[in-house]
Amino acid sequence: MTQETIKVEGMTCMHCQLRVKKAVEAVEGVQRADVNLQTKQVTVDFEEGKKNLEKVKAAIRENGYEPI
Ligand SMILES: [Cu+2]
Repeated sequence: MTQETIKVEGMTCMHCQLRVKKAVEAVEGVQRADVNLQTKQVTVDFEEGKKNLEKVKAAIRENGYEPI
């Protein structure tokens, strides 16, 4: 498993948090995503050999949030 952390701007409430989590977990190769509203960090666990940060960032952007 490979873990990456992305900072995401624009999340303000638990609705945003869940939306981002679902969007990221829908990306192929993502095993699990944890969203921390306080730190604005999204921790993503990728299946072995399937790390694709660009796809994750694109999914976040499509939902109206800004990965940094
Ligand atoms: Cu919200």
